[in-house]
Parts: sequence; structure tokens; C-alpha cells
Amino acid sequence: MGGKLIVFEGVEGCGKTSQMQLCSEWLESLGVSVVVTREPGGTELGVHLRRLLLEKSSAQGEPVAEVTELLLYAADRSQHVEQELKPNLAAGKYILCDRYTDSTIAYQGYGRGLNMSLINQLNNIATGSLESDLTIWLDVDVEVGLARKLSDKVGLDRIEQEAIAFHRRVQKGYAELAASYPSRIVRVDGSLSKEAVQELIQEILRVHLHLAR
Ligand code: Z5A
Repeated sequence: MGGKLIVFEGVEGCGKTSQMQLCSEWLESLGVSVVVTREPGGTELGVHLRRLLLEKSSAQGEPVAEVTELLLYAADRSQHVEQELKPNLAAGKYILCDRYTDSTIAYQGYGRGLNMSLINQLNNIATGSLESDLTIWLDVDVEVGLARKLSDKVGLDRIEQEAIAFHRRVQKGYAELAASYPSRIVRVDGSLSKEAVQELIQEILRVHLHLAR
């Protein structure tokens, strides 16, 4: 069986982590060898980059410039593709990846308004043009997702603290991406119960990845 790259995307609190966990257990029950990973932070170097990107401010309280942020996500991705994604795909594993290139388009492109052709170029360089086999977009209202995160009482990170208008632009980005790439990106209603969302995801994976019933 060839490896597959399955990416989970969406705004904060859309349920990616919960669904990836359930999905991993289900795939393993089918005898599929699964790797669960994420961006940023899927490699040793990436763990450091994730801390730099998401902590509320740098040690000196210096704001992270927007292009610096973009380059750090690209650096994290490049390392992740080389160290984690390519070897596991070559070994025939199913990779469940929390965020990938569409996050950069949605957050840095739609959210921050950075130049889209620069973002596409960096995504291509960082991935060597490796695309997901399937991307599950968990679609929830921005307010619902942020309320879920607030109720976790772990505090909001640097990006979660952005104004609601920022998160709405990100959401619009996902909607436009899903409309532009209908065979790669599948929308799932993330406002349903965890169990209902998981059922939908399993059905989508069965159909798209030709898994046994
Ligand atoms: N970022 C970027 O800007 N550019 C890039 O290129 C990349 C990333 C790659 C880190 O992402 C940040 O990096 C992110 C974008 C930026 N912005 N921020 N902040 P992250 O994925 O690590 O962080 P996150 O988006 O905040 O995800 P999360 O905290 O891991 O949330 P989640 O995975 O989507 O949801 P969850 O942990 O499964 O669930 C959150 C809560 O909701 C929890 O209490 C659950 O029990 C609850 N939940 C989940 N599903 C449900 C349902 N269906 N009903 C009710 N409650 C639910």
C-alpha cells in the first residue's frame, strides 16, 4: 500500500486534534500504519520554531514581523517535509498532518494580506511541490472555535489573540481554497458533535482513499 498525506485544516478550535486522534485509532484498527504530525512543530527543529512563532512575544517583547513569520513557517515546513513527510510516505505510511500549506495561504495570505505569489513560491520551495492526497477542512464559525479554545482555559496564543476580523479573513480563505480545489479539499461541518464529525471523515476517507468498509 502506498503512503498517503492527509491534512486537517481549519480555524482555531475547529477540532483538528480531536478528529486526528479518533481517525488514527480507526485507521490502526483497519491495520493501516499511521503517523500523526503537525505544523509548526513536527520535527526537533520545528519544536523550537513553534515556540518562537506562537509564544505571546519574543523574549525581548519584540513583535514578530509579518514576513519573518512567513519565513519561519516555510522553514518549519521545509524541515518537516524532508525529515518526516517524505520518509514516511516512502515507507507506505498514512500521515495525518495537523495543518500544511493551506494554513499559510489562509493565515499569512488572507489573514495578514501578504503577497499570495510570494506565499505560493515559498510553499513550493518548502514542500518540493509535495501536495496532500486529501485535505479535510473542518468548517466551524470563528466564534464557536474561539469559544471552545477559551473554555479549555489554557490561554490564547499569539495568533489566537488576533482580532476577530483576522480570523474571519482566515475563514474566508479556507472557503475560497475549498471552492478552488474541490478534488483535494473536502469540507466537513465541524459544528456537529465529535462523533458525527468523525463518522463523516471516515466516510470521506473510505471513498477518497479506497479503504475497506
Ligand atoms: N499557522 C499559521 O499561521 N501559518 C501556517 O502556515 C501554519 C500555522 C502551519 C498553530 O496551529 C497556529 O499556527 C494556528 C495557525 C498558525 N493559529 N493559532 N493559534 P494549531 O493547529 O496548533 O492551533 P489551533 O488552530 O489553535 O488548534 P488547536 O488548539 O490544536 O485546536 P483544534 O485542534 O482545532 O481543536 P481540538 O484541540 O480538537 O479542540 C479544541 C476544543 O474544542 C477542545 O476542548 C475539544 O474538546 C473541543 N471540541 C473539538 N471538537 C468539538 C466538537 N465537535 N464539538 C464540541 N467541542 C469540540
